[in-house]
Amino acid sequence: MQRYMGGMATQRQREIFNYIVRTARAEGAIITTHDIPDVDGLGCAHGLGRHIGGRRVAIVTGNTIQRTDPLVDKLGMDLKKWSEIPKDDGRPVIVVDTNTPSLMRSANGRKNNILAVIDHHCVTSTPLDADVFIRNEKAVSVCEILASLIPSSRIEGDPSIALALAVGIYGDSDRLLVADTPTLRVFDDLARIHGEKRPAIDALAYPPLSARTLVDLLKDIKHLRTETYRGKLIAVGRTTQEIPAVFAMTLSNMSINVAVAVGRIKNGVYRLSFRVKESDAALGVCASEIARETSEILHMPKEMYGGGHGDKAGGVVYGAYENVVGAVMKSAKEAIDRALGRRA
Ligand SMILES: [Mn+2]
Repeated sequence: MQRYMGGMATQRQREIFNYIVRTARAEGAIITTHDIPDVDGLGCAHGLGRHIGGRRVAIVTGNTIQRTDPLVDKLGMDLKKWSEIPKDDGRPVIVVDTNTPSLMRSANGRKNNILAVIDHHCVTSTPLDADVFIRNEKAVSVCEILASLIPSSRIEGDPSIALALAVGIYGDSDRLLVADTPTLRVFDDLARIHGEKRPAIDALAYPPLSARTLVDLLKDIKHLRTETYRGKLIAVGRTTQEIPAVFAMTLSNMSINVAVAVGRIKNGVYRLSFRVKESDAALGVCASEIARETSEILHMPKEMYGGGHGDKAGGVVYGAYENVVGAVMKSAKEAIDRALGRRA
């Protein structure tokens, strides 16, 4: 009997995973994740790549950001860009940490030949078209799903996999704040295997923001639109950060109930990052619903709808900035109505 660290996979999913790994070992694989990847997506890609092994496995991403550089360096990851992959590259693609086509814009036109999606987000209305799906919305991090799919003995034999998965879990659980006891146990096992202490993992998952970034974030705050609705503070605003999640997270840390950062991709095209305070998400104010409804109001095509979790979500929308802000405000209020209405 194989043993596993995590409990976030069923026997059937482990069989599917074995099929994915067998196929990837025979044909090579391109492992990818959502655009502007976070440590969960990158950690999972690294762990999966090491587990498959061989020289025909490439990890391909869109642009990465400074915040993930320490982990990428520490793991010695060799990240490729989609532009380096020939159009007729026949290797099957494995996508981790998203099932949403609009969050994989960098792979535009290369989304065919997807062998598998391994993810912990709710299904988007028009998810990626893959041969097989391994999904578990209960998992706080896709890295915990991978720790439930790769046998323990294998992870124990490769501390680099253990570190990648530990950092991913730590990063996606808000520094373990939203990790329950079984998840904490998985994290502790992984950290013990690599021998890395908590402060070192913290520095890989949450490297301190530079002074330059802090100054920019403080400027962003000046342009914030805020409204109090049924006792909840909603804040929406443009950010200078290339990854709007940095701004959304900053606002969320200030206990704003619904925080939405609007990053400009180009004129009329915006990347949105949604954060709902944990206690409000528990009440039923759902970030992924706000993301989806914002896309609906802005008449986005279905395959572009945003999505994510109850407390965090993302999306890409087209429209004039004022309309985007208006759509976000309306969606946030409706989500609050639904949550509070349900309780009334
Ligand atoms: Mn994740």
